[in-house]
Amino acid sequence: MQADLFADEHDGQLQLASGAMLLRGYALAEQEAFLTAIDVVLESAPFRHMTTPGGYVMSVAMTNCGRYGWVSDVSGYRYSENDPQTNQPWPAMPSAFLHLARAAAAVAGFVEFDPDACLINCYQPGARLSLHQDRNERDMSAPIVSVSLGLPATFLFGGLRCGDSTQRIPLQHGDVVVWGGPARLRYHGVLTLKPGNHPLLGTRRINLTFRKAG
Ligand code: MD3
Ligand code: FE
Repeated sequence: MQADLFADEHDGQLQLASGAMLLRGYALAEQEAFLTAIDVVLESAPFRHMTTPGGYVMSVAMTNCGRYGWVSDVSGYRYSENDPQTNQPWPAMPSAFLHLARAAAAVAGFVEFDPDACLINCYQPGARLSLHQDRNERDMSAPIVSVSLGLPATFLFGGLRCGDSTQRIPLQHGDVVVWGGPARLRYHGVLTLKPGNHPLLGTRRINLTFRKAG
């Protein structure tokens, strides 16, 4: 129940599960810096719809910055130092990204988080991300930090097995979640984005995930 989900919230910090901490509105103070930095990344690495190994085109558009970028094509999922569309390195991780990801991880108890990959997801109404695990990263002791911007979405938080029951967690503009420790390999996804208009981002939701990939 929603009331239970937020019952233990203090100062906008909510322990969703062991290893998973929601920092409500944590990115709001840096939103302008984030939007500017996202535009800089998009100039050299625009959003694109990748293909899954199963041959489906993903409804979520993606790009990356940092040393490594997450890519998918018919041969599988992996991290790559180059953007396959240009064969050039991904754009550098903007310092505003790095600082916020490190600070958020520290609040959740993960000191010296050193992300080398940032996957940027763009959802238009109708886009969704089906239940999956993030397990292409080398070091599972590092958390993943996610930053949600724009339209609200419902996040699905499952267990360690695909068939485990799921919790629904509403994520809003500015919310940051740190996923680590026992939560690191839990299944998760995003329900179909509903139409709407956000004052800064319009008809989109953008989610950034900071990872230690290499
Ligand atoms: C829980 N992105 O890019 S972020 C992904 O909103 C991804 O775009 C979603 O799942 C999005 O892989 C969710 C929240 C998230 C990210 C990684 C996790 C939750 C996680 C890893 C383990 C457990
Ligand atoms: Fe994921």
